[in-house]
Amino acid sequence: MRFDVFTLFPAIFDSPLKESILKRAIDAGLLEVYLHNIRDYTTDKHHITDDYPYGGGGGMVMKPEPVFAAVESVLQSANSQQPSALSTPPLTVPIILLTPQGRPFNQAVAWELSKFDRVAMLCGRYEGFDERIREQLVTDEISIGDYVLTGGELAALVILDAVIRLKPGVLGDPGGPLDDSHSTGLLEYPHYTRPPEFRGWKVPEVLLSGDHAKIERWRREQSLWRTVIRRPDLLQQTELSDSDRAILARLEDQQLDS
Ligand code: JFB
Repeated sequence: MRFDVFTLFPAIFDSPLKESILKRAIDAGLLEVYLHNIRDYTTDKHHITDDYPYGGGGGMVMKPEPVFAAVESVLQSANSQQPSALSTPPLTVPIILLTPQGRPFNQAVAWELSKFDRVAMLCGRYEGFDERIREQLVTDEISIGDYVLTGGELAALVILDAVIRLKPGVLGDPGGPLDDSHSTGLLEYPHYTRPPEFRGWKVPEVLLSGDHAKIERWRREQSLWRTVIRRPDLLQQTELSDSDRAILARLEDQQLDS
């Protein structure tokens, strides 16, 4: 999978891409990241990328010219129209603007993006973008959450990281990402490893029992309980079996007892 990232600060991406799973994915040829410095596409003497907002008020705005020049020079024909009166061609390269006003990023959006072979991400700075960038250049706007960052770069890294780990071969274990909390709709059950007792704190007996059916039941119960207590909002959107409902009914009884 190829990512084209447009940014005024390409060096922000250097160390995250040089460590651990992202590094391994690049070395294995499963991930390509091309960084494009928007400032390289300015044509004025001072290489200016921002300007004052029309209408006044505080803050600066990303100028449209260098952003359009950068994206168009890199994507050239990647999204060009095929001549057809009957249908629009499939979008081969989404051009994603990172912005606090975008649609919320989540695991479903990560799966959606992982189906593309190539994605472009546009990272801004200052207080935002000339509106014509949104209207005429980008195909999608995404926010990683309801807080304000200083620019789009960390958001782009979050998305890149979440998407690439869904691609076959990037994680060692092929079933891996399907079991993740936000793919099952439930939080994960507690994990333990050796030693069986650490500073007097014991691993739950059931996990040492070797009874795999019983372990499965315990894990499902823990996942359900943990989700009810920490993230009841997630449960509303999750398919529950009859046995799941029975487990939850028991939890409600226990809460009434205490
Ligand atoms: C992304 C950005 C700014 C507007 C912008 C470019 N979840 C998120 N929070 N903040 C951003 C984001 C995402 N995705 C984000 C791009 C830019 C923030 N800023 C700073 C400050 C105030 N208002 C510039």
